[in-house]
Amino acid sequence: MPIARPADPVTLDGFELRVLHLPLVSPFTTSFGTETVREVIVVRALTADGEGWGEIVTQADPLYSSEYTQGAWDVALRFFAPALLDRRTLAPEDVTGVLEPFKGHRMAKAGLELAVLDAALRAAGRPLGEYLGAVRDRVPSGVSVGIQRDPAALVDTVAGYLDEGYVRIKLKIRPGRDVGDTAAVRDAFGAIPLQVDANSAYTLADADTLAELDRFDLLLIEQPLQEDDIVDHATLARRLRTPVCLDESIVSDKAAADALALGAASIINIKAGRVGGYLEAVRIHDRCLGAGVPVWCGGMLETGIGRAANAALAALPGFTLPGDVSASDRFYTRDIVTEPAVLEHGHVRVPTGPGLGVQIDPVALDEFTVARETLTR
Ligand code: OSB
Ligand code: MG
Repeated sequence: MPIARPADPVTLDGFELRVLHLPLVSPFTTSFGTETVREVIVVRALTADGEGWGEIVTQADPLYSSEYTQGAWDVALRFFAPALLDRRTLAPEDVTGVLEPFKGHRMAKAGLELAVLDAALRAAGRPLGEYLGAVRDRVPSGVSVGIQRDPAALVDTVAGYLDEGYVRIKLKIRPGRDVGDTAAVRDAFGAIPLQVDANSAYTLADADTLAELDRFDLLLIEQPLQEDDIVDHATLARRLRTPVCLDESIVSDKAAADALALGAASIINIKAGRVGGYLEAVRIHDRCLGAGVPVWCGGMLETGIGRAANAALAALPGFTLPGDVSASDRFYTRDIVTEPAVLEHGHVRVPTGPGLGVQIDPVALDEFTVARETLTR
């Protein structure tokens, strides 16, 4: 299902970019590091018919991918925003093409595309979910659980999320904190929907350890090997009973096609930031739906902006596994939107208002802003 009805063009007057520092409710530890504050870039597109909001989901350090805040800030202000402003009038579907000559920096591109898309849809009174092809009004909510002090602390943390109603648990793992942590959660909670995410912390030499996870009947193992280890992932997938899901490796629809052709993955995590935007995300969804490959919506600790967009994306028909589309309060005590996503019977609602369907809280936005730059024509 390509976009059924394209959006009308907008006339761009400028872009405002801000770096925000949002305190996390608790530290978030993965195989690549610990975050206590979410550093993120918020984009405001200024158009003749109003504004639109986007989010660049880079983190402060290039540890998940090669992108990071200051790099995205520079490339967006130096190259991407000027190229878009040069066009002056453009449809959201044109953003990718205008930015195509510039290599990489997909998260930066995605944030700008979302701001233009939101502006166009708000002006037209159309919800993002309808535009993308959503078929559900709410989506099942999974939660990504960081590495804890020890397996007992992990069991306590997971118990809290299950009590809140999350329908699927994802455990972050790393060498030395994999089989034991997973066993502790299985033993404590029985047959809950459970999966693990290694964030590329292993090599093929660890295949025997990873095969020990087979006994836990996991939904999937996410990104065990490096981003460019496509052939090794295919080799590993043949050694495991647990389905291999790729996150970091899937940087585009082409990368998804190649990974599937090689047997490197049987499930795909779709993150709009990682693939350069929500339109590319829909293309991957469409490919996987056609091929019978399950997909789910990943997360990057989004603010209320990206969280609303992820809920809309996760409502497409091919998203058959619960995503990392948690309630806002899983990460933040205070969000930058006036109606942050909440958990209702293990689900998050797909916003129905124009564009993202959420309103920015200007006081919260200013409070978390640590840098700000505006570029006008
Ligand atoms: O690998 O999915 C990941 C957060 C930051 C960077 C990478 C990942 C994650 C998560 C959290 O797992 C997902 C979320 O936003 O809930
Ligand atoms: Mg992941």
